[in-house]
Amino acid sequence: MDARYKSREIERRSLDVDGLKRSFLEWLVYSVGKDARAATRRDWFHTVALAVRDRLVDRWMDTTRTYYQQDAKRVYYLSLEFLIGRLLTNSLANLGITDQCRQALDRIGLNLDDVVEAEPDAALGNGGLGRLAACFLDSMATEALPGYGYGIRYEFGLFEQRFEHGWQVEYPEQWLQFGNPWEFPRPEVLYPVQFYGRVEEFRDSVGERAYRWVDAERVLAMAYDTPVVGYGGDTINTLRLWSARATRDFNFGHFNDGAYMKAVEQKVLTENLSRVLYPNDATEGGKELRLKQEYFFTSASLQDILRRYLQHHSNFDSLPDKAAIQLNDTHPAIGIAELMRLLVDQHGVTWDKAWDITRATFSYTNHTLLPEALEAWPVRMMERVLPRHMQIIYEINAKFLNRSKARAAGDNGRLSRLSLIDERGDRRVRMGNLAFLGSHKVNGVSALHTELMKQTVFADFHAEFPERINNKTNGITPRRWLHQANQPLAALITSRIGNGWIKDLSQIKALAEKADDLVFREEFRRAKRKNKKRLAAYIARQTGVDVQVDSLFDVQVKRMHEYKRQLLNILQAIALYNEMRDNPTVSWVPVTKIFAGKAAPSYHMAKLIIKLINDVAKVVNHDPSVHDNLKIVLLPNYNVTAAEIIMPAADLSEQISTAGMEASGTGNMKLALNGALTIGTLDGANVEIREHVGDDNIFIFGLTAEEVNDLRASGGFNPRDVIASNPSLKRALDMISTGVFSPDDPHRYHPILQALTDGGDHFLVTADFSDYCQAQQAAMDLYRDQEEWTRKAILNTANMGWFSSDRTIMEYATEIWDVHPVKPEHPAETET
Ligand code: Z16
Repeated sequence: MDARYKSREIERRSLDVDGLKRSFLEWLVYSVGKDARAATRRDWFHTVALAVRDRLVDRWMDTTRTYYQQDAKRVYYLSLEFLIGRLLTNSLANLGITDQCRQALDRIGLNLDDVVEAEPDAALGNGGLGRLAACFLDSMATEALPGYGYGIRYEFGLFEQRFEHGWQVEYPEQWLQFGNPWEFPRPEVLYPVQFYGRVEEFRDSVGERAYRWVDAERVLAMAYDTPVVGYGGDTINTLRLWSARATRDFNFGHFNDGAYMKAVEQKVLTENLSRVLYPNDATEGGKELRLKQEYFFTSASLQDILRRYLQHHSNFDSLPDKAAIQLNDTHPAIGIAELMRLLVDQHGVTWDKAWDITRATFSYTNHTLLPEALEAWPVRMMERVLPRHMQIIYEINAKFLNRSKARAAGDNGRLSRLSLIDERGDRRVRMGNLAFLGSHKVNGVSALHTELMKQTVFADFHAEFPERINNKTNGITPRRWLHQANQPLAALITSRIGNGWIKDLSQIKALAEKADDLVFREEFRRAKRKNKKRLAAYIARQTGVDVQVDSLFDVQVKRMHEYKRQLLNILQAIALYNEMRDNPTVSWVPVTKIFAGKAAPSYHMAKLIIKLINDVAKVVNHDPSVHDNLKIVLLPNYNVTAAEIIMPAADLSEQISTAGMEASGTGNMKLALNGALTIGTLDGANVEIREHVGDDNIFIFGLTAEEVNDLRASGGFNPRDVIASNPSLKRALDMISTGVFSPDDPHRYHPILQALTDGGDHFLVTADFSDYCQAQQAAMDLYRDQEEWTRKAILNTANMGWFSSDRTIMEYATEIWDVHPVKPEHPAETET
């Protein structure tokens, strides 16, 4: 072997500073194709990423090989969204080579932090659901669970948000523009996926009735693999994302003149399938392309799962012992009909056996109770796009309704609610019902949400299958959200309790006894202040607004949604603004209100709320009479990268949804873990956060889910009365309606005012306003006492251990999947 080539082979694996440095210089020249003088920051990012990637490939293959050799039971997490963010910091930290890499770059005259900044943020998700999937990948790899993520390699991730004259404007997010060093294209891993066509009935070899799907259009799904590095770098799992390719007919077909251009056009149209992520969080557009995306990635994933299974097995009897498939919401629920089709039509399994196998293999997570988010595809569309699946769904439905207890009791109302088909109006397939029926376990994402599932959307199914619903309260990965994002606090924690918390967050509990330690408090405050300085600089760069580092950083970062009630927050800000102007001699606690979040492009009310926040911010921030005691900022383009700067710097965490409407929330967990105190309603996981951090260390306000329910049931709420009896609320609303914040267009906010009054205030903003203001006052009062505040902040961090996604994922593993850790076997290092 050529001596030079051989030395490169060694360096690919070397983890010391010298080896890394030599490796960087090699990669820059021979793979990026630049010399050090000409290299841009982006070139260096690609160089470093490729060199780091080298250092995980061996262990990645060891992991995959071990799963194969042991024929381990795998879990497949099917998700239309994976909100990954950047990977460089994550890979370095999980491999444990951050310091070596920093020093190696130092020696070349480069700064690691600058290189990190050149990486695009992989935003293949909308919000909580997508980020949860990414946290779960991290936890599965860290816990050595044989877990695969399956999804779509969208060419365009979630749009880039900018503000123009205070309005949200969307731009395409072109994360792949300069190539993606983390992914491995697998042009040989290719599966056909069909659409449209019709179903033909025929007699099989033994004379039984059988069906085939013919005259369909065909698309190919091509795999791209991204390694998922667990903490410590021992287990490296795989995220497999599918990209649409036109069939090979295109490459090998010969076309005469006109037909050639038509064929190229057709190829482009076909490949649009994986072009763009739908930008809706918890609402469904009902678009045909979306249904096709769902089926496309689900079918490809199932074909891949069956291929892997058949490497060791010759029939499907033990599929449920070797594969657990988790449906992340109903988006991949068509997989239930698809697995039935593959087993019955393609592999000749009998219906009843196929159904038992399917149910034992699938499980389903529900993420919302909002009716507008529950998928229901028009039967007519489903018949056209997936004709065989529609038949299979009818068959499942007929067999189920025939056997159900409701039929026995002659209860037709219940029977029609249990049906997979909503027969009211244009007929639709209820994907939630399909997912429920085709799964052995169905879970909610917080204790409250799971209870409400039993009482509302799935009440009838719960009566029919009382063992099926279970709770798995969400979690977050402490690696990204504390170890990597908050290095000042992470270092402080490690200095006191060691670094065991990174892999076992329950250990962080040991900090609780430091809450009374004045020295520790001082250092805790210093870490928070450092993070606040970093955020203040980011705010100045992004918005031009200067904020006081020592003000109370009051943070609400999440998708813009009426139920999340950003409106409640901005109304309280207006009321506080008025109080400050009325009482200029009072010594106010300086407050910085920080908002960030995207609105779905077609969600007009959410976009109007964005404009309102920007309009209020402009007036408040330029008013000298508040003496800089109040600043309001709305940061543009909230994403994972921005969250990593914001979460560590927050003092107060706004979790103020209308009770019963936020399934769990996960930003609430990130903020509390980073030492923010929560101001929140008893909604989603806030309920459990209160139980863990203690009632004295959280500001709870507002109606409970039960009270909300009763209030709506009694119909006894007139927002106008509430407004009339609360002068500060009335004044704030009057200012909005008279154009104080929109002199150029005084009627701009009419739709908001309308919704809060004649509209009946569906989200109970006015009903909770006064209680919310009191809780805000309590927070400001406490903030004056920095020692007490810090004590409570420390207790928040110390008591959040249970909210690690490692805990969540181990609950899924033992109670739903029955999968177990598998330690990768590393062959002896080859002698060189
Ligand atoms: C989503 O992000 C969520 C629910 C949903 O139906 C669709 C999307 Cl894209 C969110 C919930 O709103 C949130 O409460 C929860 O924490 C998160 O999913 C993860 O479970």
